[in-house]
Amino acid sequence: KINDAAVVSTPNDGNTSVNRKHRLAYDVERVVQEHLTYVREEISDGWDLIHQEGEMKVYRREVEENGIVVDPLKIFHSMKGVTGHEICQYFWDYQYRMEWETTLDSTKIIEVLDPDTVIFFQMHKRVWPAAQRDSCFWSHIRCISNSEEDQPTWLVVNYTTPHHLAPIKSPHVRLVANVALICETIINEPPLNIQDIKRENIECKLTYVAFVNPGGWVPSAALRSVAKREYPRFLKRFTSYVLEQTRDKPILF
Ligand code: 16C
Repeated sequence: KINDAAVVSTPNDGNTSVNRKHRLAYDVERVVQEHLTYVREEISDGWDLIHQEGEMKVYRREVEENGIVVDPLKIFHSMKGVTGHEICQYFWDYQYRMEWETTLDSTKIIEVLDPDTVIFFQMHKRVWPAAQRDSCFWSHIRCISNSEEDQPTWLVVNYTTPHHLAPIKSPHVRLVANVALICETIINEPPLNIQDIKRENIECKLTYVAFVNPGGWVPSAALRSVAKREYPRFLKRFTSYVLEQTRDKPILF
């Protein structure tokens, strides 16, 4: 059942009501665990390396369901100077989204489920000749401690959900997404004192995975060619944005 008391327009409008154990908590847990299991899988037969640039490697598996392209996509990247917490925070936080997302017309939070889980409604840019896509998904950020010595793993999962404040309205087509960004922080040549860690000592290894169903027929070749160009473009732009935003700020571990 939808809890209307938890409906807000923005997270900080003073009108926010938060459910600690919300109706989607089990769904969130299930999908997070699936991603944590899946992220350890090696790249195997069937995955094609479609783009490589510096440390970034983009893999794709060609899959169609009922004639609709639903290719799973996986990107591995490694960058110096930022932590996994910083990368995930900028990816999850609504206030930065329109500064790095170039394929959106709009984004808004339609519900806050708990301090780490919100529901977004987004309008994507139209790609001619396809119909314009929108999306509605819960977005969850989490920190997972592996051991006392290691830095924690951070992750964000974006997963499609229906919502009464986001009905599907023709001519828009609702896309279905299951996206995860999983980040590990490594401290190179760690100084004796944690306070002496500098940005040059830190490195973030990230994995981005996307399962997107466009929600209706789109010409396969056009979709694959736009995806091949746009996913690397997104990750390059997003990671440069985070580097630029964090450069002169204290490190967020
Ligand atoms: O993960 C990303 N962004 C998150 C926050 O917004 C969130 C987004 C999830 C939805 C991802 C689906 C993207 C498909 C959008 C279709 C419209 C694309 C407009 C392209 C404009 C040139 O998790 C980062 C997402 C990075 C998306 C890259 C764009 C991939 C293009 C896919 C093919 C488009 C089909 C058009 C066929 C003619």
